[in-house]
Amino acid sequence: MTFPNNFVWGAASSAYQIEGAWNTDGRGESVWDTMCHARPSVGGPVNKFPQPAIWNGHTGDVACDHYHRSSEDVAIMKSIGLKAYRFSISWSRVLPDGIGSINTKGLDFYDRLVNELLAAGITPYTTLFHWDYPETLFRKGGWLNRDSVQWFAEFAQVVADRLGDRVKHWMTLNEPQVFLQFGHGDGHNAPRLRLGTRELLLACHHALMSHGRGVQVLRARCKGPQQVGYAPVCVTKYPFTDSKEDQAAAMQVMASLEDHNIWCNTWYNDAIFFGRYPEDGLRRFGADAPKPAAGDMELISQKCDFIGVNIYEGAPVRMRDGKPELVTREPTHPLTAYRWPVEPKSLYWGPKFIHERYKIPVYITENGLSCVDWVSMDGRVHDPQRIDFTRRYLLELRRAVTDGVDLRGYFHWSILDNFEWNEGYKERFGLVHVDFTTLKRTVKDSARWYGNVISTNGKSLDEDPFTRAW
Ligand code: GCO
Repeated sequence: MTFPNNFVWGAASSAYQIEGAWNTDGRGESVWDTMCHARPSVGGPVNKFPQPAIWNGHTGDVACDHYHRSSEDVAIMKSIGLKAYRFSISWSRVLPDGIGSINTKGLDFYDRLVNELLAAGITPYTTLFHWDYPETLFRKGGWLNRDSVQWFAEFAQVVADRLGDRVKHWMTLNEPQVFLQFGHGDGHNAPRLRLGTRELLLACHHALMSHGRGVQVLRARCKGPQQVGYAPVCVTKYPFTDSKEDQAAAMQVMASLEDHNIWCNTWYNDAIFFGRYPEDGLRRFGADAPKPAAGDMELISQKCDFIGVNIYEGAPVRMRDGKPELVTREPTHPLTAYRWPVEPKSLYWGPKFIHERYKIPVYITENGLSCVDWVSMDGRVHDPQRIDFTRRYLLELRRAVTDGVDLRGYFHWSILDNFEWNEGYKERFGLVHVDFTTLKRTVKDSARWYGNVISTNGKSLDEDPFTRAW
């Protein structure tokens, strides 16, 4: 058995990470602009956070300059053979203050992009929110303000009214675990808040309600049938051995809150797909848990058509005396350039867990790795590690399909090397190399290899990729 005939093969990106043009054509600022532009105060009092917050003081000001080079980028996607492209909308590009006056030029950009994709035979998969919250709305309280639900609905409506006749696949939020826990809990990501548990959970509650309102608005305003979902992280564990006990241990950990925070699966997915927060979380957070008003949970649990999960790694778990236990990896365990463990089994166990618990079609909306890539003397970018990594992960994904997991598509992260948040341009995740001085694009070997996977619908995964030049 192999991938279903209509399996969607794509690549992904997000607005702030690739577009640049941060103050062009009327774009407003987002919390990531603010964070990137923060500079150390020379001689001033010691900051709560050492600055600059981003590696080497990098910013997304120019990034890949995709805003001005989208035609070239779509042509590259077509040459690779992508069937689909996942991108996000910069909220403050289309609504500079987050609500109110619309920036037509910003909307025009996405309109053109969608047309170019469709003309190239590439299906657009659009994410409304990939972390770049409008600064103006943040100053009004951001996700802590219950009005944020209405703000998000307005954003969704503006985008749906312009693109909803052509875009048929939508995601409301990308990785709430990251922008909430890391952005509002740990202070690592923009807007760098360190809220207490009660406030963090309140911000999360409003984000989940915004997701629900987003689903309603997209359904009401888009033309024709549309598929709506969202794209959380799948916090993935896999069984250390094939024993039934270890399998149960992995599943159990994926279904629980491991720590006193919201880096987990169920706080979001149970709310969205079951209409209730998970019991273990409610017990753990006690009086800090949100007190949903009448109708809140119904709003959060609007019916979705699919779930997208972002999976890069997983951790081995075993059962010890009836209790799940994390297993320490060997010191020589393979790592990516980012020092993330290479864990192909995560692409089997993650989707399997999600599908068994929520019984909904699954897309892998992100998976990939950063490598230390450069342009060789022959003008090409040889990235065998990306090929090997992706092949291993896709073989596990195929095994999940064979075992009956309802998988609909796979999006490689990322189409281009881009602004990797706090790591700046240090981590290269692209199928296409970007020289951040000249902005020249060079298609990597892995992109051509992936194009072959796509054109054979995964059959070529059985071939040794290293017997030929890409
Ligand atoms: C994500 C992030 C991406 C990252 C990627 C690699 O959704 O995880 O959305 O923006 O760049 O995950 O870290």
